[in-house]
Amino acid sequence: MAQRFPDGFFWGGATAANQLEGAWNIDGRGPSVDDHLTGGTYDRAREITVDIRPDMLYPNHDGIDFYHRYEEDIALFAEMGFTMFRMSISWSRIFPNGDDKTPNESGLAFYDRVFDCLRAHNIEPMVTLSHYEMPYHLVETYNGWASRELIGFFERYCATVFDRYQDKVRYWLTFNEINCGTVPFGDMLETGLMQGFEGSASDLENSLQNRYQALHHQFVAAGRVTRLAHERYPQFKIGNMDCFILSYPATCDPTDIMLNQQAMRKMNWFCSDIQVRGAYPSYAARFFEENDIALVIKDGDLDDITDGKVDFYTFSYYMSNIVGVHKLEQIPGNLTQGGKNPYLKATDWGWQIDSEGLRFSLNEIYDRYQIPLMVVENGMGAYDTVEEDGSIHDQYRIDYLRSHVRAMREAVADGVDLIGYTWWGPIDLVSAGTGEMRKRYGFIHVDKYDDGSGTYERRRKDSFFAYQKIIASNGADI
Ligand code: BGP
Repeated sequence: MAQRFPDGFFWGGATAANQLEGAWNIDGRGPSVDDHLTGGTYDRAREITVDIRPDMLYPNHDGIDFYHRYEEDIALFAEMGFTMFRMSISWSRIFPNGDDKTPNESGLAFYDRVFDCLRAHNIEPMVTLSHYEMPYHLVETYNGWASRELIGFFERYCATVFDRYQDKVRYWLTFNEINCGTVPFGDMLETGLMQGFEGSASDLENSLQNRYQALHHQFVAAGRVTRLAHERYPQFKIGNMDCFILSYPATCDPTDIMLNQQAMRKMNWFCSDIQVRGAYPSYAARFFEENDIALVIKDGDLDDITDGKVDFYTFSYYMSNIVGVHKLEQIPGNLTQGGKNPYLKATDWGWQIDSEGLRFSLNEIYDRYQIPLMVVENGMGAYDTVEEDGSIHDQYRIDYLRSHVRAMREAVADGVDLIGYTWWGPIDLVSAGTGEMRKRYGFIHVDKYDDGSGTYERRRKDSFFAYQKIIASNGADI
């Protein structure tokens, strides 16, 4: 069996505007939801998102200053051999309030420069239209995605950037990790926040009813812009983006098997069933009924969803979990409500490392959908040490990278149509879940610390060269 990836396989890295750009109020950009956060976490007992690091000074405001250093960073990506760079557009750079009638030219011009620089290095951009942020004004005035009016604002924003960048960008993703709207997480900026109606100016309750209604509006919006893209720009490929957290039944007790099937549907299948197949899945009606969810669905909504089927399926993959009815040992920091798997090790943040699970997930996803797949986030958040001579020996990250690339290679040999891999945070950036800089993912170190100090100098870690070798051999030499 061929131990390599298909020709033209995309190798690269993934980022999000609010976690790296900085320049939060420069050149006409309006504030976004994330500019109002320090480190946030979901308090399960109280069911609210709280600041855990009130001492932190809005880390997104400066990010890693990609806004002014993108040329240097993109040159480093090119040196690693990237053929794809996933990034997001900050909506409030284009429409500072979200409901403005005309776009902000300086914001549009910034992304022109970034895309031109990527193209000059033969790196294909892939753009997430909404990555965990929206203009803050939309939350204050409309309660974010809980309001139907957001659909129109999002359409205007997407139509603007599609038109502007039609010759520069071909790969687009609608909403980052849209399925995080279905589950309250442990250490993540909770979903209400991502949808824009909780932990912010909004006073709307973060109930299941409101969350699923907000999601419905996002599905309709994603469907409409996908249809628009297909009608006007045949060169575009539009994808969904899900946070895939594989779960295993904790025991072979049939009750655990059933429970896990439901957990898998809720966490991993619900949103992509809608965005890939173009309709609410058969199991949705019972779930809605049992949870007192009554969606307001207007004429045309379901057609928008059907017409907006995606061209390819993308997901983030960091860890797996176990679920079951018997008492489970917990791991501190574990992102979901699952338990400790005795066969796996976890990162310092309690994320259980499971490369075999990636091969399994790829096979499951491809069996279900039969469209091209891309792993658009995978990575390891860790504490790094800079040695006296400036080197950074991150063997743990190299091990994580290699094992996951091997797993993908096995999945390709299994017959999965996998077309790309973008490592999360190829350069250190601000953590989405905790707002920290000390949780580092990069192959490139950034001299920036949680107390705000640092020179922003970039340095190659050992993993930089490991990834470079993998890419140079198209995954043959791991
Ligand atoms: C994903 C998000 C990213 C990213 C990553 C790592 O869920 O799409 O934005 O940050 O997780 O998470 P964290 O930054 O919390 O370690």
